[in-house]
Amino acid sequence: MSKIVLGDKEFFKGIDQIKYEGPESDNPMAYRWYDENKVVAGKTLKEHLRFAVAYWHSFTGNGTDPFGEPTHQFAWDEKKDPVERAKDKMDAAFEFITKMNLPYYCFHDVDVVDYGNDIRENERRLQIMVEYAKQKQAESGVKLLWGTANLFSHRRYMNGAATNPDFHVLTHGAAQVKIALDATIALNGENYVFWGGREGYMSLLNTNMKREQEHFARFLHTARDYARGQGFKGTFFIEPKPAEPTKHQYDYDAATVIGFLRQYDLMDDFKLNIEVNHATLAGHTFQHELQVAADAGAMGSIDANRGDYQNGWDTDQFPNNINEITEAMLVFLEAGGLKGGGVNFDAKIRRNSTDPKDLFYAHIGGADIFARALITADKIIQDSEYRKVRQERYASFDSGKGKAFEEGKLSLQDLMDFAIQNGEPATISGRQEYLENLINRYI
Ligand code: XLS
Ligand code: NI
Ligand code: NI
Repeated sequence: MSKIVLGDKEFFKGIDQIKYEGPESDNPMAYRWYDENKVVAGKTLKEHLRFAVAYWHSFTGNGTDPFGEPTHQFAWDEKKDPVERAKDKMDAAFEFITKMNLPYYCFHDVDVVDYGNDIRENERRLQIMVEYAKQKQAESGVKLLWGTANLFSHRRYMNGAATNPDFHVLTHGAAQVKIALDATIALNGENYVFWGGREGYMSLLNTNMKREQEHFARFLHTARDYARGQGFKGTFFIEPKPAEPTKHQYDYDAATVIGFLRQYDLMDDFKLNIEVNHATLAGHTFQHELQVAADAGAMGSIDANRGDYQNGWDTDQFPNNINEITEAMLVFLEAGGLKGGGVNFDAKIRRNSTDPKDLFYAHIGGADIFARALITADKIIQDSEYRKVRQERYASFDSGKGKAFEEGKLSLQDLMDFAIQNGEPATISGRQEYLENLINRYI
C-alpha cells in the first residue's frame, strides 16, 4: 500500500485510495482482480506486472481530436508560469498514482514541463522538475519505469529526428535525448524508450531509406554510449509501430526491429516495448508481437491499450478484452516475464469521458484485466493440458529421424528416403477450437 501524496491542494477530491475488494465486489471504485500481494507463479502481481501510469495521456492529453478543442479541463493547467504549472501537474500526477496504488510512472520530457525553442532553458526547466520529482518519489515510493524524449510534436521534426535529412535537426533531437537521459538517470529511471513516430517517411520519392536507417542506428549507438558513460544500467527499449504519424515507420513491427537491432549490433542494450494497438495496426495480434520478441530474448516491456475493431488508428483505448490479454499472458508467463520493463497504460480516456472519476475507472479496468488474465493464464499452464497439446504436436522431432534432422544430421536425400519408406503421412488435427474452448473454460 503506498501512501497518498498530495501537493498544496487536492485535485481528485472525494476519491480515496483504490483497494482490492475481490471479484464479488460491486464497488466500481475498487479492484476486483488486482490484489497486489497475490502470489502467482512465484511472484506477486505487483512484481509481475509493474503497472505504470503514462503522464502524457492522463495529465497532458486534454481530449482534443483533429476536429475539436479540448474537453478535459484540468485544474492543474491554470497557472501562467510553465514551471509552476508543471509542479501543479506533478502534484496531480502523484496524487492520482498513489490513490490508484500503482508502483510506476512514465513520461516524455515535454509532458513534465513545456519546452520552448531555447535548449538551455528547456534543460533548466526539466532539471527543476527532476528535483521536484525526486521528492515526490521519495515521499510516495512511486518509481520511474521509463523516460523518453518527444521527438515528434515540434515542427522541426516534421521530416524526422534521427532520420531527418537535415543534420541540424538531428542535433536538436540529440540535445533533447541527452537532457531526457540525464533526467531519467537522475530519477533512477529503470529504462529508457525510443519511439520513433517520425522516424520513417511520407514519400519514398524524396527519401534515401538506407542512409536514414544508418543515421538512426548511429544515433542510437551515440545515445547508448552517453548513457552508459553516465552510469545508466537500465535497458533501452524500441517501441515498434508500423505507421502514424509517418506513412511508413522504420520500426514497423517486432520482427523488423529485431532485424534492425541485429544488423546494427544493438541487441545487447536494446529490447522491445510492445504496444497492443501498434501490433494490431501492423496486422498482427498482440500475442504474436510478444512471442516474436520473447523468442529473441527481447520482450522488454508492454504499452497496454487496445484498438478499435472498426477503424485503423492508434485509438489508445484502455485494455478490456479478456481473451486477448489472457492469450498474451500465456506468452508472458512462458517467457518468464518482462526483461526490465512493466505494463504501462499508454491509453487515454475518451474525449467525452469528462469526470475525474473516469480516469480512475479506466485504470482500475486496465489493471484488473491484466491481473485476471495473468491469474487465468497461470491456471491454464498449471492445471490444463495446454502445454502438453502443443508439445505433442512436435513429438515426431523428439526422437529418431526427426531428432536427427533438428541436429543437422540429415541430407536432403535422407529426407526423401524417409518420405518414400514411410508413405503418406496421417492427417493430424491442430485442435484449434479445442484450445480456444479450453482458454474460455479457465476465464
Ligand atoms: C505513440 C506511442 C508513444 C510512445 C512513447 O503511438 O505509443 O506514446 O509510447 O513515445
Ligand atoms: Ni506507446
Ligand atoms: Ni501508441
